[in-house]
Amino acid sequence: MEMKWVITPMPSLFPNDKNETLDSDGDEVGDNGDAFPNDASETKDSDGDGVGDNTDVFPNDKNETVDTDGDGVGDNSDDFPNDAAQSRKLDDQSLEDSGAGSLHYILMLMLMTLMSYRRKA
Ligand SMILES: [Ca+2]
Ligand SMILES: [Ca+2]
Ligand SMILES: [Ca+2]
Ligand SMILES: [Ca+2]
Repeated sequence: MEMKWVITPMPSLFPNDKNETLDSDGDEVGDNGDAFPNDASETKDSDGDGVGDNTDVFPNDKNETVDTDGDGVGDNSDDFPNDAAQSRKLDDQSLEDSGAGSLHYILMLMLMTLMSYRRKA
């Protein structure tokens, strides 16, 4: 009896796409086009921040991925990430750090003093 080896090539999962043969996570997006080949819940990362579009609350902003309080301001730029009513501090920290904040404060005080003098006169 003659032994005959028949080598059948692995059937491609993507017979109509020559760029794809495997889909490791089975989400129907081939490994080559899948930004997360081992995560069935993610296939794309539009902003390239490493968080898939489905999980990324800001899929087009690479600086933000979550908004804990849901006020539309991402946690990284939200001064109050757990308070939906506030997202920005009233004082600008960068101004204060450079000393311009205190100068601004002194000017305001002078202006107010001037105004109160005018009222008395
Ligand atoms: Ca896939
Ligand atoms: Ca992303
Ligand atoms: Ca993002
Ligand atoms: Ca927020």
